[in-house]
Amino acid sequence: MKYFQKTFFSFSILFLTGMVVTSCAALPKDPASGYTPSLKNPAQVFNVGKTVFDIVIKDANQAATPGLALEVSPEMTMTGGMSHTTPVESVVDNGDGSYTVTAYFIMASGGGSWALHFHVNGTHLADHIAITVGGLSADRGQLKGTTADFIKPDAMSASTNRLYYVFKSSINTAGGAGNPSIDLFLATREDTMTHPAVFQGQVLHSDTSNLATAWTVGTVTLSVCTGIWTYGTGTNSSCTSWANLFDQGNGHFTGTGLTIVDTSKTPGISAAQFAVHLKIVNATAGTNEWKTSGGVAGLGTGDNMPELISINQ
Ligand SMILES: [Cu+2]
Repeated sequence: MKYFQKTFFSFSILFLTGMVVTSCAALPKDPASGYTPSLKNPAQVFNVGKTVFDIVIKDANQAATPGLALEVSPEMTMTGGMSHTTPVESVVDNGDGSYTVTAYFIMASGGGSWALHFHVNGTHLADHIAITVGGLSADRGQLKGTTADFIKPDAMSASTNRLYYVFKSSINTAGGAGNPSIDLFLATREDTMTHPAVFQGQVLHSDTSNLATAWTVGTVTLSVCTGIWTYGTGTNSSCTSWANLFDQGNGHFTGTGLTIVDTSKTPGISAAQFAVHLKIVNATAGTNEWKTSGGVAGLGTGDNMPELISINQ
């Protein structure tokens, strides 16, 4: 939470003062800071979805240094030149000069290139670490707001549908009481550089008229298909019953003892999937809408495409 807020503030201040921040490379660098970041595990694998990795920060004397205020920003430069970040949940100081980062990648390398950027005690380090992100888009869910839920992605772009990303934090499809059988992480795009967690009470910003307006998230209904799944074509896929997950207040939504249905086209043959749907109350506007795959309103029941999305298990 702390890092979401810091990231949001730093970029929104630049945004509001009229600077066009399309890439971290445009920010001032400080070659004199003396800090050098590196991956603790040189063979670290990054994939679409949740990726946990350790960063080591060494000072000018090559000593691994704990106690720093470290911000880590994975940034993708798209082939077309547009840049964006991805949700980062936390950076934990391990006390030995290493820091554990929990990030959720929205996109694989291929349409562009990813690099990790670092701020130490507020200073943007000159060193970036190029990384390759593997996996598939179907390894996370993506749903969109309708015209009532627009954002302005960057200073140059027109307003467009807000994106919501649903990531697996952990999943145990066998169900059973006790431990959470599913833990999802929900985040959204405020602009291309800002991806906060979504939960009841979170404040987001709309842009329906080029005028950013704060709104407060009310009840978030994020559910997993536990009923009969019918795989159809086009908008005919459907689920008969759902388990609403518990909003933990930090982007995590959990459920226990659920029997999570395999929503793949051919269960047992194609990669197993699970379906989610998402309805969010805008407590400021007093509206309540199902988010959809295309940003166009569906039937309003949440039971059919496009008001649901399947995610690889
Ligand atoms: Cu991208």
